[in-house]
Amino acid sequence: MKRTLLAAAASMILSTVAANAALLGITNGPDDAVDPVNFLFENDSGFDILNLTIDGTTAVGDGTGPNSGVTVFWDSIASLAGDANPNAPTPVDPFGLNSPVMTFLFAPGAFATGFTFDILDIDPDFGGVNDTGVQILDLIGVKVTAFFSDSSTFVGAFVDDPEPGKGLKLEGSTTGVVPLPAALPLMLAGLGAFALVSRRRRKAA
Ligand SMILES: [Ca+2]
Ligand SMILES: [Ca+2]
Ligand SMILES: [Ca+2]
Repeated sequence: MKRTLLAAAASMILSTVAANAALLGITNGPDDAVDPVNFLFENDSGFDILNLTIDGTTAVGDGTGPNSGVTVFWDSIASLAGDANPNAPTPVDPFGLNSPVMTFLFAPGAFATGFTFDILDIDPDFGGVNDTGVQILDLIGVKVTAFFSDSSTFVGAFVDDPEPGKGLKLEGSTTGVVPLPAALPLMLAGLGAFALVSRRRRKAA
């Protein structure tokens, strides 16, 4: 009996940890193309994406250009497209803002499983200086964070896609569900109480 409960509790804990949310992302190529840039994302998880952030402060480039490692500011997006777009993701203010961090908010269901979201012809600028040319490889290291409807979080960064003609691809991982830290001590406390009760019962018998 006790062993069965322990196994059940363990599997509950494991299923809480094993979040299965993921995000695919690429940029256009070739590597030496100068902006504008297209970001193409696909929700490869079983949950809705509610929030997507693209952080230009983490750009490290490929180490060769004079501006490698300089913060990239995002300026003037031509359009948003993909499945998620008709349901109006709400850009926090990327259009012409010239800010290094863009955040897009999606209504539940808008960026669902298998849906795509494209940011087309965005103009990256180095250090907030308007109309500086940024090459695709300069965007290596740009960090992407996505929050899913199951409270899991994807954190990744763009790396070079070595395939000829292809730009960058997003690599990262999804970390567990937020409720875990709160739920775990409760489960352990519950198990402890159960063990105590069984021990007392055994003593009493
Ligand atoms: Ca530019
Ligand atoms: Ca510009
Ligand atoms: Ca490449």
